[in-house]
Amino acid sequence: MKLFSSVNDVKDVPALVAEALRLKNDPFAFEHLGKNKTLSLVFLNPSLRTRMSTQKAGANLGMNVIVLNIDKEGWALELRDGVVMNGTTVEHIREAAGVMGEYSDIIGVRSFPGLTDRDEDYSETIFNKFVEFCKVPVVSLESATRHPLQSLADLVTIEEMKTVSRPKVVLTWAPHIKPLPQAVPNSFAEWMCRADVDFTIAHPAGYELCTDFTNGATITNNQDEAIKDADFIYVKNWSAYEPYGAITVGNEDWMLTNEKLKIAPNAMVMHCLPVRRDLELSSEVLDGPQSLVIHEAGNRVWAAQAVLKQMLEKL
Ligand code: AN0
Ligand code: CP
Repeated sequence: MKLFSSVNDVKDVPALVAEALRLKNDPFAFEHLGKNKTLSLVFLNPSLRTRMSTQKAGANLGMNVIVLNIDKEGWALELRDGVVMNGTTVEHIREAAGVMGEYSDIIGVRSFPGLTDRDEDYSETIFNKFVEFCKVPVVSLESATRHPLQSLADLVTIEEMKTVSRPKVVLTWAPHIKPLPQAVPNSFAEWMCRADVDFTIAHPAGYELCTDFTNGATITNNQDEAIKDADFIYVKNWSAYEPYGAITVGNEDWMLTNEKLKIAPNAMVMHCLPVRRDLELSSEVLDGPQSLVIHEAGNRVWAAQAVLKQMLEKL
């Protein structure tokens, strides 16, 4: 694997999930694979899980790992082409990514969307520039439109915890006070549409996701109907795709509570985190027996390690 930016970069999804679960059982089995290899993790935005789990995954494979919080610690980056750099930016992404490639065997990049220009975000301008100019294999640490390491960890968690062969998985929109990217729900949807699950998306009218990611899903505006008898309920807020980045008030009753979970008594509740308690998801659910959120975050290590292993094997 030379690029991990979406489910479409993966030839055999079940094999990658199985690889992650094998690594979970035996984390250091391939600690020689990454000897003398450098993994650079470049963050243009904040992170807790992605940063720590991917750093640990690289270390488990014997890699040297460099973390650069370029938004805070690097030179101010110019991302546009064809501009005279007489403003506040100090270094162009062409040189910055090119130089990082000189120091790295694999690079991970986190580049959130601006949520103002949909065409620019959905063409993945920043992420693709890194891929073009660094010239080494690249892993997405969440780009403008996708978060594939999260989705792989989510699928690993579902495979690990399911009690029926084809579980019912429901992605449900949740309230928030800020406009958040569509990357996590887009990505979760495209991975679930490739997996052997019965997949439903529930959201209030106006929060339709881009159909490129939801082909094969059942989509409804009725949350109760969607979550009835679910095996997994995946909670996430996102802003509108159309009008792009918009949020509306008045959907506070979409927050998942124990009362709502009565219609899905066997459901396990997932969230990628970070989560705003009692706004997005009730604390009674987060602290209750049906919550999988910490376990799910733990699986981020094995997802990242499976991807890095496949990349190292192709270097
Ligand atoms: C980000 C998002 O929704 O894409 C990162 C989630 C992993 N969340 C926030 O900005 C709160
Ligand atoms: N779920 C996730 O990617 O978390 P971070 O933003 O903390 O990395």
